[in-house]
Amino acid sequence: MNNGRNTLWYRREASEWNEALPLGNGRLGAMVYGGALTERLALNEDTLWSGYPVFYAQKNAPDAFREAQKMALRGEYARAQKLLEQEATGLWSQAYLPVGEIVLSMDHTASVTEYRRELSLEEGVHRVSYVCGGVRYDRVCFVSAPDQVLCLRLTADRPGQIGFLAALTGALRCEGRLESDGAVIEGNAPVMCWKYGTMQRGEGCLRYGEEPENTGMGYAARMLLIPEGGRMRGMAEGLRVEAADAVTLLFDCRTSFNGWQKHPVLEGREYRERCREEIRGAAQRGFDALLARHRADHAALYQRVDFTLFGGEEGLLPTDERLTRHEQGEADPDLYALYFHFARYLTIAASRPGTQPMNLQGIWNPHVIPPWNSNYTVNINTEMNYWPTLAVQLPECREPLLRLVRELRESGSRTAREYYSAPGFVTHHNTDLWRMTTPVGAHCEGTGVFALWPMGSGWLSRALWERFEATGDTAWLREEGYPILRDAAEFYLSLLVENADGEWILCPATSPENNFLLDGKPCAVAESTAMSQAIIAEIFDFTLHSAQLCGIAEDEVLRRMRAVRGKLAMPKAGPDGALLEWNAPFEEKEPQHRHISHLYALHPGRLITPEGNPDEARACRVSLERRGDESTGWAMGWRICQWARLLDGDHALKLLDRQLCVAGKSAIQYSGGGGTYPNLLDAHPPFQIDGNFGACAGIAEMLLQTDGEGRTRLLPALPSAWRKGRVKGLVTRFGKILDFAWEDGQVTERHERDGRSV
Ligand code: FUC
Repeated sequence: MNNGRNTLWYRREASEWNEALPLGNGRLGAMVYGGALTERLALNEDTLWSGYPVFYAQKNAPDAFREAQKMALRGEYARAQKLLEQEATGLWSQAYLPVGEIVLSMDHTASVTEYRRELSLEEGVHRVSYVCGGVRYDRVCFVSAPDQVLCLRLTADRPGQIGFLAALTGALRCEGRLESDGAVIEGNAPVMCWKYGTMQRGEGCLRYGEEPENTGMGYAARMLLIPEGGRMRGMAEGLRVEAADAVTLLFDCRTSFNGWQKHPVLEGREYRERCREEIRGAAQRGFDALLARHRADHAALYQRVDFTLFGGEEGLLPTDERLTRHEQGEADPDLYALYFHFARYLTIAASRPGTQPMNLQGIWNPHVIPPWNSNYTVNINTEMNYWPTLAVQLPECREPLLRLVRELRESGSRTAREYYSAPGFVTHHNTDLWRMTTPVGAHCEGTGVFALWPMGSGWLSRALWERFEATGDTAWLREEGYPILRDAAEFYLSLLVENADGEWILCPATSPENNFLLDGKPCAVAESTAMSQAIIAEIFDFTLHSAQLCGIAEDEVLRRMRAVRGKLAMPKAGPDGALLEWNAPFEEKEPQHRHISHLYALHPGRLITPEGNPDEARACRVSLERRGDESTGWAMGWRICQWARLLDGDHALKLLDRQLCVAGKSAIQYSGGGGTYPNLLDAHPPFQIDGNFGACAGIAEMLLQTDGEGRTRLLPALPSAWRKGRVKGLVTRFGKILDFAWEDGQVTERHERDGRSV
């Protein structure tokens, strides 16, 4: 089973969270530390969020927008920004919260030898093995999608050797109790509260409600122990197992979440019985059947793709040692493949039909006050989480993303109406479990640089068109895709104005999350931005094209969209040869800024291609060079994709190498410090999962692209160092599945088949 591209393994147990290994079934998440004397599992459930549905109304917002538009057209950018921050920003998003931990304190205390822990990406199984006091102990752990439980089994090679104290503790305020064979915690999540004028990570914002209406999510978590042989008894600290031959531990958590519009207490769903029943059902099945069902389910998704880079032996070394050696410049081509496969694994573990989409931490967050609330940040991060999914043949894992867009269409139509007096729907840069769509910022100065960005709906809706392209499913497009694309487009259409050159622009606009200097002071609001224009141009294209494909009768909205599309201001080069980020060549506050928002048209957009628009593509290259390679985790992932689209595989690899550097422990860093933790998870820093997916998508783009004419292009950005390799199951933009191999830059084998139509 063990090979270098499908297994993470270590000779040491995890000493902290960034060394622990992730398991999940899309809903339940666990980080496994694998300690010989103390096992620790950090636990999550994907609907355990703070708060309940709210709408942050701002009655002056539509007037402020029109006023700010006039100001921006007159070049009064700072005034426009101030007005909008004051009159058109709401409060912050709610947060994704941890359930708690299971800790097993072993009875054996002798020194440990032959220790090994591993995560098999092929099986979705974590294993620990060691010898202690002459006994070999083994553990197997997985989180099952078919049976909806976490399962941990402890065995030893001699009877009667397993003894430990097991405790289930909650991370939030909750009540715990022991039952004869397990432990239960129950509670209600807090609500994150702020006042206008307070910044997001301000103090004292967690509040546990008193009355049902201000109380948050109800949840119940259960741990069941099934010893074979030996004894079990409850103690004040937990459940003690003594002298057992083997033990199976089951865990589940359920919440009262009943949909984004429903109050989780007043209209909550039953969760205590559901949790008990799921555990009971799994216990009846028994360990062997649980494992077999889990492995079959996981393999059906994981085995669709393979990717091998030949020429290294390092697979036999532990993963953390490989990372260190790689950083020191030792060639380990298989490490790239491992990193690629790990992202596929993470998608399978964190995003399944019916679950929540992956948030900033996927489904793995241990913090009660998490970085950026562990929310959905949709000015890059949530989209990036799903960049590789189609290319690596996991279309069903995108269902949560497509559902998110559907739900945002509903919640965002109110924001379009109440903040802009506009039709259609809008999402700003953050959303959460409650599908918040209003801008954050809480009236604070300077927040406009991220808050004043009504482009989330446009970018997210791109996922619909991508699904259509990959499947060619016109019936789906007519029923599901087109109405949402059209609503996203109509919102922008209603707001566009003409600039002094007679081009149509969204005004005012920002470019996430960069400021320019205006009289020496940072300013975010401009007349227009390259990113907004590119998003709008594409959404118009998708809508118009869909209408045509679906035989939708021409109407006033479509007619106007078509007329305006031809006159939209489009991204272009500035005087210094770089792509203009804003309407004018302002001086950037931070030329090496992590975001490369203005290059949206190159990637993920497809408006700029090297063959179709060589001038703009050259300008993108200049911009990328000026931004530099050193950045945060996700920002390097995005750069990999951009360099691949510019067909520069060596530069893409340079960034991938940089991203694979070991990240130290550090607080939030905004301009550098990105890399990879020993568990291969991405460091923003801190841990943020998007970089894993950005890099994986970048690798896919290096190996396979569709050119501007719609032709499949193999190895478009192959780094010269990747001399020999083999790929199985990569999917083109138009849904063809390809297997191919190469040597010294030449394709030696190629097979193509039609894709699946999920
Ligand atoms: C945006 C980014 C940050 C971080 C945060 C979650 O604000 O600019 O780098 O990724 O989202």
